[in-house]
Amino acid sequence: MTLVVSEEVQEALAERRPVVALESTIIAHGLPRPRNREVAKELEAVVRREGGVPATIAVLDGRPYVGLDKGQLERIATEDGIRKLGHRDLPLAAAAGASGATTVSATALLAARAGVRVFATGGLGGVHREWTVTQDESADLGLLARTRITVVCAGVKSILDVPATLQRLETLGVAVAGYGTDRFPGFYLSDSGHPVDWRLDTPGQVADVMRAQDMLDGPASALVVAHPVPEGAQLDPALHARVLADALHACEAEGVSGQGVTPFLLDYLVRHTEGASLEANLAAVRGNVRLAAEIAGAWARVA
Ligand code: PSU
Ligand code: MN
Repeated sequence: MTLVVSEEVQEALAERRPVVALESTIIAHGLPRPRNREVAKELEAVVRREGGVPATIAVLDGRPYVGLDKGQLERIATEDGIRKLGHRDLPLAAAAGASGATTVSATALLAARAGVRVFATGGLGGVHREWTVTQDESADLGLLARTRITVVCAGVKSILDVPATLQRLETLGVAVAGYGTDRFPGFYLSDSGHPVDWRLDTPGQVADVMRAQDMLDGPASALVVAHPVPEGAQLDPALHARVLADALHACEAEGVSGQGVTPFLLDYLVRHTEGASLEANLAAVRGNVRLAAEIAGAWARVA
């Protein structure tokens, strides 16, 4: 399957200007319509404002695109039948001529293939709370263990089993650092309640780690830069705890499974917090995209 890298992204890469990969699952399946469409455009604008080039990634009619034009971004945000594609789905979508939004795993794979090193998202997938029964662990983790990319995220989604996910990242050999904090962020919350072993405070320090990864030439794993949502923009922790417990019950009661679980829980939280979870999610994503653009800038200077 051949990648279609937009001309703008190709030029930026050739001239060593900063490029930031953006995922599309959050647009197609993670945010309510019609807000998702505005957010897709806004996130690209944030990268540009920081002097970078955005590369939103998705599959359209079986072709993987790195960098979408306006019409393509519009399709991801509004078209019915846009699938959710993890990395294992990419060849299947290609052969079927299907269109789909890419998760962290598929986005990271395609970005790395295109030579884009920095990627921003909301929260990573991870180990679900019912793992002992369902064995539901996002393919994000395994792919990040095998892909040299820097992912800026607000930790892992708080709907997950956070300590189990941190343990899996350790076992898989994925580097994790808090950005400006010693605490692992909690997606909608600034602090998940768990510590991180390493802390980075500037984009230049992140770029130094990326360079050291390449020099060491160990397994081609990722660097997770865990960047908390500002405390003033987080979801009220008590509300979060209450609504999340209800959401997990509802998910089980309705028999939601597989790829449907994450979108179901995110949507439940939006509806039962009067949109407050959506605002916290967006504040986290915006902050991550801005930081990713700064890191891509620092990387462009040293790489
Ligand atoms: N972050 C968000 N919203 C999302 C996601 C991340 O703020 O919708 C998506 C990402 O694409 C991530 C996916 O890869 O959820 C994980 O889904 P699953 O648990 O099915 O692997
Ligand atoms: Mn899953």
